[in-house]
Amino acid sequence: MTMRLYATLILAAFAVCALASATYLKLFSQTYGIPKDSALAKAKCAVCHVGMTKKLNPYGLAIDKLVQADKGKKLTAEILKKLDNVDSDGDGVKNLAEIKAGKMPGDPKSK
Ligand SMILES: [Ca+2]
Repeated sequence: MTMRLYATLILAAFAVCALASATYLKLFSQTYGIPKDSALAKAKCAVCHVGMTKKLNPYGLAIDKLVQADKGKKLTAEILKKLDNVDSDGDGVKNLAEIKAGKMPGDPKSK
């Protein structure tokens, strides 16, 4: 792979993430009032993605499934709240409890 192609791919990954953060991350923060300086606030794209990639973590996948099933195919606060009582990453803590504690609902290592 040439360096140029590699750079393009990296930029594309960031672009996808930046696009999601502009709308989805804002909605997420507004819906839950994320504690400032928490791991969750600092995670930004990684709340739903695996690092800064396009790949979704278990919480992101659960959201995506609901968005795809929704008529508008757009993320809403109602969709987010449908997952409040779900433990998406299977770490034994429900998503809402993790979010309120500033932990990551899509990362079993954070609870
Ligand atoms: Ca977690």
